[in-house]
Amino acid sequence: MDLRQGIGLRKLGKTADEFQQDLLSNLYYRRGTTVESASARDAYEALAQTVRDHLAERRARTAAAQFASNPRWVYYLSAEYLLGAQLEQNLLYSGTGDLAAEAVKALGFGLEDLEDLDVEPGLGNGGLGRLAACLVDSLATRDIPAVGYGIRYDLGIFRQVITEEGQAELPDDWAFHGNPWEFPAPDDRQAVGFYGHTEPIPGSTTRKVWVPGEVVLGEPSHMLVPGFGTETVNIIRLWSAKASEASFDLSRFSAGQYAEAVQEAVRAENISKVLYPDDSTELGRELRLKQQYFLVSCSLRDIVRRFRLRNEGWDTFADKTVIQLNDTHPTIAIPELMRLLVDEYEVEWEQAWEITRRTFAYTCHTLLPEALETWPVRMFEKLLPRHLEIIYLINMLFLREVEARFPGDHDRLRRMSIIQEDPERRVRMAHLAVVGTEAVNGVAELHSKLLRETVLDDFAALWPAKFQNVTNGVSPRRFIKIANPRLSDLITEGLGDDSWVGDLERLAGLERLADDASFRERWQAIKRANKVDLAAGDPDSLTDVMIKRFHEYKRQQLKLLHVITLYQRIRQNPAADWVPRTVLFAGKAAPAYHAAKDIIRLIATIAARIEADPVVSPYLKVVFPSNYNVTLAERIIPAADLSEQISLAGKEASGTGNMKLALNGAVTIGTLDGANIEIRARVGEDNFFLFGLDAYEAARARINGYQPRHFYERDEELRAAMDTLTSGVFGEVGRRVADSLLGWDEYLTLADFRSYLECQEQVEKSWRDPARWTRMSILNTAHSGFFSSDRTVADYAARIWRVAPVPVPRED
Ligand code: F58
Repeated sequence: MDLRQGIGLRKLGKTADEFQQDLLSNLYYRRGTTVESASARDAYEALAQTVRDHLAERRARTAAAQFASNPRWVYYLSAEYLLGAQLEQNLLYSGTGDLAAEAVKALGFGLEDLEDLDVEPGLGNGGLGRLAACLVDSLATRDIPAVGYGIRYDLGIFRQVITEEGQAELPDDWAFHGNPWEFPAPDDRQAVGFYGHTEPIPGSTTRKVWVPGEVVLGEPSHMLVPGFGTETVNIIRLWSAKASEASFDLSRFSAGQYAEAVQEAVRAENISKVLYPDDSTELGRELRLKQQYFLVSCSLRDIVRRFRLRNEGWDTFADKTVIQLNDTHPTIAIPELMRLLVDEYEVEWEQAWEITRRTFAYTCHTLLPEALETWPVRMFEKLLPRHLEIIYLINMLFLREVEARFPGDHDRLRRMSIIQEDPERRVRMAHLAVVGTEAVNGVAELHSKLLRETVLDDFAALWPAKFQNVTNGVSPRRFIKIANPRLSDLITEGLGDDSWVGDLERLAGLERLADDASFRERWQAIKRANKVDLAAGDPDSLTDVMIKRFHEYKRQQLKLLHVITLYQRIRQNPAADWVPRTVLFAGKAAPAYHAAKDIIRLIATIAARIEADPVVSPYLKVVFPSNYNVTLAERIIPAADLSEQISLAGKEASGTGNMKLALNGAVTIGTLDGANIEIRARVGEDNFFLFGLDAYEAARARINGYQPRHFYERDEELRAAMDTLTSGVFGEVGRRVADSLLGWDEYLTLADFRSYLECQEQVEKSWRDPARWTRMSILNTAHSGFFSSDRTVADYAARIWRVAPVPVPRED
């Protein structure tokens, strides 16, 4: 008997009755409970399992079709995935939403109650982690055989609490109640070495034996990643660190030394204990490097195992494998693949290097020089001694290549070396990533251009063809279809069908409806209803949102200076015809980033002051919902009128929140930074509020000795706002923020202040004309089709990965 057909694939319930039966059987046999005594959690778990089973059946067919075609697989290596809640998405992608609603009703529950129990795995910090989630969604939607690899952190990004003291952080034990969406796969466990020493192999100059001093196990579990409107179900594989049996010291335990007995095991399992919340502190840095190598080592062995299921030898490895490095965090994969090939599989260095270079591609997500990862050589030497030797050899051969092209240019060699010498010896991960890959890409046009012209200019001069752009995108399913059902229904009605969800450029068909008054009224009514749901402020006020990580370059402080100025204007002239605004901030600051936390605290202080002021509060409200995450984003974005994208030009690599907001009909006020430029080019200059210096003007201002005081002295309103901060009425924190702006103002906040304020006046002028505003809003949605992550993935597939779809046959 063909076993595969044997398992098959048990027919899953397609009618309401059958679905209900499946749900009940999960309730009885997996939860071990009954209808009478089922709690909401029992119902939620049983439902999740039932939905998961539907996807698992498709997964089985996907794996069969993909392995049979022996394609070039895309492996996405990312230290972070911000997946968002799973239930609603999986209901949509499996087409079981209506069946589920009916079935749980019979158990006495509403689907919404159960959705509240669906915790989002917060395995990422911000845009980079969420991009990974959007890309795996679109990979499956595009039928591309792919696996996403990551770390299953026990504790995700911290839970943020906002008090009068600002931000406090609590641990996020996201899987406390278990995670019904994952399948453990203990058989695919891998052993990962750390520390130790290397030994020469007689007769070989390149091969070495690495004798690790510590071995930790990596245990995978996978989550299903269904495609939308297709049969494909890919997976992401997340690794958990497990101590080996040998690390439990039974003799110590028997002697009553309980803590000592488990010490080694605890140390091993700490590797996947917690996601690093983007800290600049040296403390615990070694653990982060350990995490990176842990992810890389487990994933590469798994990739090799999968390659060998269908292929022999190494000649075709790069034809069958492409590994995308999501920023430099997994870059040790380059020396690790070299180590596997050369030391373990005895491939010659030159061939191994050729394979490695052809296998990897690297995406860079930053322009801030301080965000380019480097590791102290001594840390590497201790933790990964063999990898350091391999990096030295890669570097020596690379520098020879540079020397041959630019003879005698020692300064260039020093700049380009993978090893930084001064002030201390460090490994430059971005250089390693550029040297060891076939393609390097930035995440928006401007970003890719600035990478070529600034941070990676020497490399672009050497290998111009290697540098590419792939503009980011977002999942239309999660960020409009699921997040904004009212607007989605109206769009479907307006366009005649819902094919836009899988083909977002079709939104362009809305353009003609922007001039239809009754369509505009319905559009506006939906925005209002979404604001009522969000309940952040008066639904008739201009809902002005700034939602993103807190960072000085993003300039939440500029928004705050606007708020202070509005406050002062209203106080001076309370009888004037003010446009009521609700200013919503949300986002987390890295726990050790004190300047960013000061800004959060200052927002909280100013919000309270305005709230308490009867003159100002009818027109101005500042809200700060705590713990911004994907779930909260899905509630805020549909309710936004104005999208704040006000980073200093040349600093934000792309932004993706800007795309989500435009897609949902928020109009952007923004600088010429990141993907804002591309959004403006598409939605049209008239439907975008532009202000501020451009990237070149900003760079020049710095070179020419920018003086924030100069702006302070020449702008009365700016001076009034700054003086209020300095006066201490908003506490010490106000003083600190003002001091930093007046003293240095790294991100030219004061230089852009006047331009920003004038632009906000244009915003208000447009807002006073609802027909005009709504037209702008519709046109933003209509021209956001390009920003689908389905397009992003198609770009990667065509230009970087050179892979084609492998469709999965339907169930017969
Ligand atoms: C973000 N980077 C960029 N990094 O800032 C944003 O412009 C871009 O749209 C997005 O990537 C996707 O390309 C980002 O989110 C991080 O979160 C790092 C995680 C590791 C620690 C340092 C921050």
